[in-house]
Amino acid sequence: MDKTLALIKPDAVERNIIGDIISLIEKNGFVIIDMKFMKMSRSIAEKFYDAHIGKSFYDKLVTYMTSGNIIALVLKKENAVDIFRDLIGSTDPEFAKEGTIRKLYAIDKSFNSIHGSDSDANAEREISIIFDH
Ligand code: IDP
Ligand code: MG
Repeated sequence: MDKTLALIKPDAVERNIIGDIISLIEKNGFVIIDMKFMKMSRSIAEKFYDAHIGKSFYDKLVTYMTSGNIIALVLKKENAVDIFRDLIGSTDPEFAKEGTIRKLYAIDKSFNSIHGSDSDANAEREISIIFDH
């Protein structure tokens, strides 16, 4: 598959860095094929993050992701999932490589500004949860 799902998370929307992040995404050759400004409901967030149910950070994660507006983007590029994961960097910005979105913008491991699907199957699943396709 040549698509992935990106979410610009509430901490980034609140800090007025949407444009900076989208600019980096475009400069790295991703084409935005769908985009939505939204607030996640609790039920959508719980469905989206069901792989993390039971983990220590799960409740904090759902509370954070439903705390404010987000931007969802469907991105198209050859090998989109892997290349986008490289662009966003490690979950914890302390360990993210220079030039990655999380190194540049994330506050910490919890409030890390951006989501990217981690497999083609999850990209398909996440796109269908957020968008109707
Ligand atoms: P990923 O976003 O890099 O794929 P996941 O392990 O799938 O990382 O975790 C989903 C999200 O949950 C992270 O992006 C981050 O917001 C939050 N998270 C992950 N691990 C921790 C943690 O150890 N403490 C607090 N929040 C975490
Ligand atoms: Mg993940």
